[in-house]
Amino acid sequence: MSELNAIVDAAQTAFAQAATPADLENAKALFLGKAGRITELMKGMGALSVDEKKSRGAAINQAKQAIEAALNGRRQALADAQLELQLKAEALDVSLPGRKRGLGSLHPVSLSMERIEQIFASMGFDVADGPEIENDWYNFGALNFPEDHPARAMHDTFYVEGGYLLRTHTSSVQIRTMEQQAAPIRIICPGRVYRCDSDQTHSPMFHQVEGLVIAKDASFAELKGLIVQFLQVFFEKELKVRFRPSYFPFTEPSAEVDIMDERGRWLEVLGCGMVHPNVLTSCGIDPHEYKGFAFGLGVERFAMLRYDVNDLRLFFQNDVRFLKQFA
Ligand code: 2NM
Repeated sequence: MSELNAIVDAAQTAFAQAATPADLENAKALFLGKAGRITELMKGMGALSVDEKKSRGAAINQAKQAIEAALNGRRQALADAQLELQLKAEALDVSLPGRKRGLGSLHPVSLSMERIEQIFASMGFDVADGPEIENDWYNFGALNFPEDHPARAMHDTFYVEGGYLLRTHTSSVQIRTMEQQAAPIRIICPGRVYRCDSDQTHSPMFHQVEGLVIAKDASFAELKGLIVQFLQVFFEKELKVRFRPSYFPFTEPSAEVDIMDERGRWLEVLGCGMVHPNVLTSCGIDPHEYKGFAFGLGVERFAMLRYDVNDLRLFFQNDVRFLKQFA
């Protein structure tokens, strides 16, 4: 009996020490396998009497069952541990934050355009828009451009099929508005314009905002005050502003407007003037009854000054590293 107890003890110890299912199967073979301790004891019963066989057999069977119970217990414990490991390894933390999808941001030219629109809106201007593909009349003829004006030449204007062209300024929208709406008029026209010109400081497509006021008492004094006010609000400081006589076919008198930068240099930022009587007449407005003033600016130039961008081409390359800075 004590021999059987010792075998059961040994089996329990061996099973407890088995760290893996393979170890456990090896340990099992030592006790229950073909050459195992229990199997050997069974074989050794041949010489015993019938009575001895009965009691000895029962005792061996009991030991065998104890070993099998220990084996099954250990198998279950190893399987449980294995499952526990696997669950831990495969665990998903559903409380972790998801992968972020970056928010986009507005282009600096869009930001500047919106800022310009908002300032003029606060000064009582409505926004007007019109086609980017125009005919010669709306882009040039009605604006008092002579038939042979150099701006009409192939190298400045993109001509398209059917005698149409890509508008070279948004003044065409102002002509359409003057035709369609009764005076007084107070509008700005933001939008894309096209010129056949491309280098460090020129892009074949850029953005303009042009403004137009038609009123009985519109004056150059009012134009000056409006422009100075706009520039100081846009740049958020008390700028030095200079109006320099200039020439445009569609305004008389005409001026270009400069602002002084930090280093005391004059920078040209826009053009303006009193709408030429020929332009008013072309649009069915009596120049003796109504006066008009107008101005035009390039949005990219304003964006470069506002955001301290030194290369126009950055606006058109769409490099996210550049664009991200305006988020
Ligand atoms: C400028 C400069 C000066 C202008 C004139 C007109 C219109 F349609 F009323 F004749 N629109 N815009 C104008 C005047 C534009 O841009 C540099």
